[in-house]
Amino acid sequence: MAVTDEVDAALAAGRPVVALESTIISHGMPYPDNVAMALEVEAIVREAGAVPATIAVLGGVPRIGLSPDDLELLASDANVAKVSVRDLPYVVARGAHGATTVAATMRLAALAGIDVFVTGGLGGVHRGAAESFDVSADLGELATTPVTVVSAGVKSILDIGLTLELLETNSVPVLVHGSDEFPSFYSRSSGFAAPARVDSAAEVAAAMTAARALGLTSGIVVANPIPVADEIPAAEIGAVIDRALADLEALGIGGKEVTPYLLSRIVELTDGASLVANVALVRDNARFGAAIAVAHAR
Ligand code: PSU
Ligand code: MN
Repeated sequence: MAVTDEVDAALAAGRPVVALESTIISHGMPYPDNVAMALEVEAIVREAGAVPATIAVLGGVPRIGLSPDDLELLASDANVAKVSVRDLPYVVARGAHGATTVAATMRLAALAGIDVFVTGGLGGVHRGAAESFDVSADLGELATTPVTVVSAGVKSILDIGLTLELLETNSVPVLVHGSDEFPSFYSRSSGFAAPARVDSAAEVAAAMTAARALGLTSGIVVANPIPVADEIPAAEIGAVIDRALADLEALGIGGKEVTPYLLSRIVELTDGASLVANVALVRDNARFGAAIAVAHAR
Protein backbone atom coordinates (compact mmCIF):
# COMPACT_ATOMS: atom_id res chain seq x y z
CA MET A 1 0.00 0.00 0.00
CA ALA A 2 1.05 3.60 -0.51
CA VAL A 3 0.02 5.90 2.33
CA THR A 4 0.50 9.66 1.84
CA ASP A 5 2.90 11.42 4.21
CA GLU A 6 0.03 13.49 5.60
CA VAL A 7 -2.08 10.45 6.50
CA ASP A 8 0.93 8.53 7.76
CA ALA A 9 1.96 11.38 10.08
CA ALA A 10 -1.59 11.79 11.43
CA LEU A 11 -1.93 8.07 12.15
CA ALA A 12 1.49 7.91 13.82
CA ALA A 13 0.55 10.84 16.08
CA GLY A 14 -2.93 9.47 16.90
CA ARG A 15 -4.62 12.39 15.18
CA PRO A 16 -8.06 11.85 13.57
CA VAL A 17 -8.21 10.38 10.06
CA VAL A 18 -11.36 9.70 7.99
CA ALA A 19 -11.36 7.18 5.14
CA LEU A 20 -13.47 7.91 2.04
CA GLU A 21 -14.45 5.48 -0.73
CA SER A 22 -14.02 5.82 -4.48
CA THR A 23 -16.77 3.69 -6.10
CA ILE A 24 -19.12 6.53 -5.20
CA ILE A 25 -16.87 8.74 -7.39
CA SER A 26 -16.32 6.42 -10.38
CA HIS A 27 -19.59 4.46 -10.43
CA GLY A 28 -21.99 6.33 -8.14
CA MET A 29 -22.30 9.81 -9.63
CA PRO A 30 -21.89 11.44 -13.08
CA TYR A 31 -18.91 13.60 -14.09
CA PRO A 32 -18.13 16.38 -13.11
CA ASP A 33 -20.42 16.38 -10.05
CA ASN A 34 -18.49 13.36 -8.78
CA VAL A 35 -15.08 15.05 -8.64
CA ALA A 36 -16.60 18.24 -7.19
CA MET A 37 -18.19 16.11 -4.46
CA ALA A 38 -14.93 14.25 -3.77
CA LEU A 39 -12.95 17.49 -3.37
CA GLU A 40 -15.64 19.14 -1.26
CA VAL A 41 -15.96 16.19 1.10
CA GLU A 42 -12.19 16.21 1.70
CA ALA A 43 -12.42 19.93 2.51
CA ILE A 44 -15.28 19.35 4.97
CA VAL A 45 -13.29 16.66 6.78
CA ARG A 46 -10.28 19.00 7.04
CA GLU A 47 -12.40 21.90 8.31
CA ALA A 48 -13.71 19.62 11.05
CA GLY A 49 -10.14 18.92 12.18
CA ALA A 50 -9.49 15.50 10.65
CA VAL A 51 -7.31 14.29 7.77
CA PRO A 52 -9.21 12.82 4.78
CA ALA A 53 -7.90 9.62 3.20
CA THR A 54 -9.70 8.77 -0.02
CA ILE A 55 -8.92 5.17 -0.94
CA ALA A 56 -8.56 3.54 -4.38
CA VAL A 57 -6.24 1.25 -6.33
CA LEU A 58 -4.14 3.11 -8.93
CA GLY A 59 -1.78 1.25 -11.25
CA GLY A 60 -2.24 -1.82 -9.06
CA VAL A 61 -1.19 -0.03 -5.88
CA PRO A 62 -3.71 0.36 -3.03
CA ARG A 63 -3.51 4.06 -2.21
CA ILE A 64 -4.46 5.60 1.13
CA GLY A 65 -4.87 9.32 0.48
CA LEU A 66 -5.16 10.77 -3.03
CA SER A 67 -4.23 13.98 -4.86
CA PRO A 68 -6.74 16.18 -6.73
CA ASP A 69 -5.33 14.74 -9.99
CA ASP A 70 -5.99 11.19 -8.74
CA LEU A 71 -9.59 12.18 -7.91
CA GLU A 72 -10.01 13.67 -11.40
CA LEU A 73 -8.77 10.42 -12.96
CA LEU A 74 -11.14 8.31 -10.86
CA ALA A 75 -14.03 10.61 -11.77
CA SER A 76 -13.43 10.68 -15.53
CA ASP A 77 -11.50 7.59 -16.72
CA ALA A 78 -13.76 4.88 -18.14
CA ASN A 79 -11.14 2.20 -17.40
CA VAL A 80 -11.52 2.36 -13.63
CA ALA A 81 -13.05 -0.93 -12.47
CA LYS A 82 -15.53 -1.24 -9.61
CA VAL A 83 -13.51 -3.14 -7.03
CA SER A 84 -14.96 -5.01 -4.10
CA VAL A 85 -12.83 -7.21 -1.84
CA ARG A 86 -12.85 -10.19 -4.18
CA ASP A 87 -11.65 -7.99 -7.04
CA LEU A 88 -8.66 -6.56 -5.14
CA PRO A 89 -6.16 -9.36 -5.87
CA TYR A 90 -6.86 -9.30 -9.61
CA VAL A 91 -6.64 -5.51 -9.98
CA VAL A 92 -3.43 -5.39 -7.95
CA ALA A 93 -1.88 -8.26 -9.94
CA ARG A 94 -2.77 -6.58 -13.24
CA GLY A 95 -1.47 -3.17 -12.22
CA ALA A 96 -4.88 -1.72 -13.05
CA HIS A 97 -7.02 1.12 -11.68
CA GLY A 98 -9.89 0.33 -9.33
CA ALA A 99 -12.48 2.33 -7.44
CA THR A 100 -13.12 0.66 -4.10
CA THR A 101 -16.58 -0.18 -2.76
CA VAL A 102 -17.54 0.14 0.90
CA ALA A 103 -16.29 -3.42 1.47
CA ALA A 104 -12.89 -2.93 -0.24
CA THR A 105 -12.42 0.51 1.31
CA MET A 106 -13.10 -0.94 4.77
CA ARG A 107 -10.52 -3.66 4.21
CA LEU A 108 -7.81 -1.22 3.06
CA ALA A 109 -8.68 1.31 5.79
CA ALA A 110 -8.34 -1.41 8.43
CA LEU A 111 -4.95 -2.47 7.00
CA ALA A 112 -3.81 1.16 7.21
CA GLY A 113 -5.07 1.55 10.78
CA ILE A 114 -7.98 3.92 10.02
CA ASP A 115 -11.13 3.21 12.03
CA VAL A 116 -13.67 5.78 10.77
CA PHE A 117 -14.98 5.75 7.19
CA VAL A 118 -17.54 8.07 5.57
CA THR A 119 -19.68 7.20 2.56
CA GLY A 120 -23.16 7.87 1.09
CA GLY A 121 -25.04 4.59 1.10
CA LEU A 122 -24.22 1.00 2.04
CA GLY A 123 -24.75 -2.03 -0.13
CA GLY A 124 -27.12 -4.63 1.30
CA VAL A 125 -29.63 -7.35 0.50
CA HIS A 126 -31.22 -6.64 -2.88
CA ARG A 127 -34.95 -6.91 -3.39
CA GLY A 128 -35.70 -10.38 -4.72
CA ALA A 129 -32.51 -11.79 -3.16
CA ALA A 130 -34.35 -15.00 -2.30
CA GLU A 131 -34.20 -15.74 -6.04
CA SER A 132 -31.11 -13.82 -7.17
CA PHE A 133 -28.86 -14.40 -4.10
CA ASP A 134 -27.74 -10.77 -4.63
CA VAL A 135 -26.36 -9.69 -1.26
CA SER A 136 -23.62 -7.04 -1.25
CA ALA A 137 -20.17 -8.03 -0.01
CA ASP A 138 -20.41 -4.83 2.07
CA LEU A 139 -22.43 -6.86 4.60
CA GLY A 140 -19.82 -9.62 4.79
CA GLU A 141 -17.10 -7.05 5.36
CA LEU A 142 -19.10 -5.27 8.07
CA ALA A 143 -19.35 -8.63 9.81
CA THR A 144 -15.59 -9.12 9.93
CA THR A 145 -13.69 -5.82 9.74
CA PRO A 146 -13.55 -3.39 12.68
CA VAL A 147 -14.21 -0.07 10.94
CA THR A 148 -17.01 2.40 11.78
CA VAL A 149 -18.93 3.24 8.58
CA VAL A 150 -21.00 6.44 8.45
CA SER A 151 -23.74 6.41 5.79
CA ALA A 152 -27.26 7.78 5.26
CA GLY A 153 -28.63 4.26 5.64
CA VAL A 154 -29.79 1.96 2.91
CA LYS A 155 -31.65 2.90 -0.28
CA SER A 156 -34.92 1.25 -1.03
CA ILE A 157 -33.36 -0.21 -4.19
CA LEU A 158 -32.47 -2.75 -1.49
CA ASP A 159 -34.67 -4.75 0.88
CA ILE A 160 -34.11 -2.64 4.00
CA GLY A 161 -35.75 -5.11 6.38
CA LEU A 162 -33.63 -8.06 5.21
CA THR A 163 -30.49 -5.90 5.27
CA LEU A 164 -31.17 -5.02 8.94
CA GLU A 165 -31.84 -8.70 9.71
CA LEU A 166 -28.51 -9.77 8.22
CA LEU A 167 -26.63 -7.05 10.13
CA GLU A 168 -28.25 -8.35 13.33
CA THR A 169 -27.33 -11.97 12.49
CA ASN A 170 -23.73 -10.89 11.96
CA SER A 171 -23.58 -8.99 15.28
CA VAL A 172 -22.95 -5.62 13.62
CA PRO A 173 -23.97 -2.69 15.86
CA VAL A 174 -26.33 -0.32 14.00
CA LEU A 175 -26.48 3.16 15.53
CA VAL A 176 -28.86 5.79 14.16
CA HIS A 177 -27.90 9.44 14.70
CA GLY A 178 -30.63 11.64 16.18
CA SER A 179 -33.62 9.55 15.09
CA ASP A 180 -35.70 6.62 16.28
CA GLU A 181 -36.12 5.39 12.71
CA PHE A 182 -33.55 3.81 10.40
CA PRO A 183 -33.11 6.17 7.39
CA SER A 184 -33.48 5.20 3.73
CA PHE A 185 -30.83 7.42 2.10
CA TYR A 186 -33.05 9.96 0.26
CA SER A 187 -35.56 9.98 3.13
CA ARG A 188 -35.30 10.14 6.91
CA SER A 189 -37.91 7.43 7.22
CA SER A 190 -37.96 3.79 6.13
CA GLY A 191 -40.69 2.23 8.23
CA PHE A 192 -38.03 0.38 10.25
CA ALA A 193 -37.14 1.34 13.81
CA ALA A 194 -33.59 2.33 14.71
CA PRO A 195 -31.90 -0.71 16.32
CA ALA A 196 -30.15 1.82 18.62
CA ARG A 197 -30.08 5.60 18.79
CA VAL A 198 -27.14 7.96 19.45
CA ASP A 199 -27.32 11.74 19.76
CA SER A 200 -23.67 12.78 19.54
CA ALA A 201 -20.34 11.91 17.96
CA ALA A 202 -18.93 11.30 21.44
CA GLU A 203 -21.51 8.54 21.97
CA VAL A 204 -20.36 6.80 18.78
CA ALA A 205 -16.72 7.14 19.85
CA ALA A 206 -17.58 5.59 23.23
CA ALA A 207 -19.32 2.68 21.48
CA MET A 208 -16.20 2.16 19.32
CA THR A 209 -14.02 2.03 22.41
CA ALA A 210 -16.43 -0.40 24.10
CA ALA A 211 -16.60 -2.62 21.00
CA ARG A 212 -12.82 -2.91 20.96
CA ALA A 213 -12.61 -3.57 24.71
CA LEU A 214 -15.25 -6.30 24.36
CA GLY A 215 -13.28 -7.97 21.59
CA LEU A 216 -15.86 -7.36 18.85
CA THR A 217 -14.23 -7.86 15.48
CA SER A 218 -17.12 -6.56 13.38
CA GLY A 219 -17.61 -3.09 11.96
CA ILE A 220 -20.13 -0.57 13.28
CA VAL A 221 -22.85 0.96 11.09
CA VAL A 222 -23.64 4.60 11.87
CA ALA A 223 -26.74 5.71 9.98
CA ASN A 224 -26.95 9.50 9.72
CA PRO A 225 -30.33 10.57 8.27
CA ILE A 226 -30.31 13.08 5.39
CA PRO A 227 -30.94 16.66 6.65
CA VAL A 228 -34.67 17.56 6.62
CA ALA A 229 -34.16 20.35 4.06
CA ASP A 230 -32.58 17.95 1.53
CA GLU A 231 -34.98 15.05 1.93
CA ILE A 232 -36.97 13.54 -0.98
CA PRO A 233 -40.26 12.16 0.38
CA ALA A 234 -40.29 8.34 0.51
CA ALA A 235 -43.42 8.05 -1.66
CA GLU A 236 -41.94 10.24 -4.40
CA ILE A 237 -38.60 8.45 -4.62
CA GLY A 238 -40.35 5.09 -4.13
CA ALA A 239 -42.14 5.36 -7.48
CA VAL A 240 -38.86 6.28 -9.20
CA ILE A 241 -37.06 3.32 -7.64
CA ASP A 242 -39.82 0.93 -8.75
CA ARG A 243 -39.45 2.20 -12.30
CA ALA A 244 -35.64 1.87 -12.19
CA LEU A 245 -35.97 -1.72 -10.88
CA ALA A 246 -38.42 -2.56 -13.69
CA ASP A 247 -35.97 -1.15 -16.26
CA LEU A 248 -33.13 -3.17 -14.67
CA GLU A 249 -35.13 -6.35 -15.05
CA ALA A 250 -36.15 -5.57 -18.63
CA LEU A 251 -32.48 -5.04 -19.55
CA GLY A 252 -31.43 -8.26 -17.79
CA ILE A 253 -28.63 -6.55 -15.87
CA GLY A 254 -27.05 -8.58 -13.04
CA GLY A 255 -23.99 -8.88 -10.79
CA LYS A 256 -21.80 -5.89 -9.97
CA GLU A 257 -23.49 -3.70 -12.62
CA VAL A 258 -26.80 -3.67 -10.70
CA THR A 259 -26.06 -0.90 -8.21
CA PRO A 260 -24.29 1.49 -10.67
CA TYR A 261 -27.14 1.05 -13.17
CA LEU A 262 -29.83 1.80 -10.58
CA LEU A 263 -27.99 4.87 -9.24
CA SER A 264 -27.55 6.43 -12.69
CA ARG A 265 -31.11 5.54 -13.75
CA ILE A 266 -32.51 7.23 -10.64
CA VAL A 267 -30.52 10.40 -11.48
CA GLU A 268 -32.04 10.34 -15.00
CA LEU A 269 -35.58 9.69 -13.83
CA THR A 270 -35.47 12.52 -11.24
CA ASP A 271 -33.81 15.00 -13.64
CA GLY A 272 -30.87 15.28 -11.28
CA ALA A 273 -32.86 15.85 -8.07
CA SER A 274 -31.59 12.58 -6.60
CA LEU A 275 -28.01 13.71 -7.27
CA VAL A 276 -28.56 16.96 -5.36
CA ALA A 277 -29.89 14.97 -2.38
CA ASN A 278 -27.03 12.47 -2.68
CA VAL A 279 -24.36 15.19 -2.53
CA ALA A 280 -26.14 16.89 0.39
CA LEU A 281 -26.24 13.72 2.48
CA VAL A 282 -22.60 12.90 1.79
CA ARG A 283 -21.63 16.39 3.00
CA ASP A 284 -23.57 15.88 6.21
CA ASN A 285 -22.03 12.42 6.70
CA ALA A 286 -18.56 13.94 6.26
CA ARG A 287 -19.26 16.46 9.04
CA PHE A 288 -20.57 13.80 11.41
CA GLY A 289 -17.87 11.26 10.54
CA ALA A 290 -15.10 13.79 11.09
CA ALA A 291 -16.64 14.67 14.46
CA ILE A 292 -16.60 10.96 15.39
CA ALA A 293 -12.93 10.63 14.39
CA VAL A 294 -12.05 13.74 16.42
CA ALA A 295 -13.96 12.46 19.48
CA HIS A 296 -12.39 9.00 19.13
CA ALA A 297 -8.84 10.37 18.80
CA ARG A 298 -9.39 12.28 22.04
N1 PSU B 1 -25.02 2.99 -2.68
C1 PSU B 1 -25.03 4.31 -2.99
N2 PSU B 1 -23.98 4.83 -3.67
C2 PSU B 1 -22.91 4.07 -4.02
C3 PSU B 1 -22.91 2.69 -3.67
C4 PSU B 1 -23.97 2.19 -3.00
O1 PSU B 1 -25.97 5.00 -2.68
O2 PSU B 1 -21.97 4.59 -4.65
C5 PSU B 1 -21.71 1.86 -4.01
C6 PSU B 1 -20.81 1.68 -2.77
O3 PSU B 1 -19.47 1.71 -3.18
C7 PSU B 1 -21.19 0.31 -2.28
C8 PSU B 1 -21.43 -0.41 -3.59
O4 PSU B 1 -20.18 -0.32 -1.52
O5 PSU B 1 -22.11 0.55 -4.39
C9 PSU B 1 -22.25 -1.66 -3.42
O6 PSU B 1 -22.24 -2.37 -4.61
P1 PSU B 1 -22.88 -3.84 -4.65
O7 PSU B 1 -24.34 -3.66 -4.42
O8 PSU B 1 -22.54 -4.33 -6.01
O9 PSU B 1 -22.19 -4.63 -3.57
MN1 MN C 1 -24.47 -7.61 -5.90
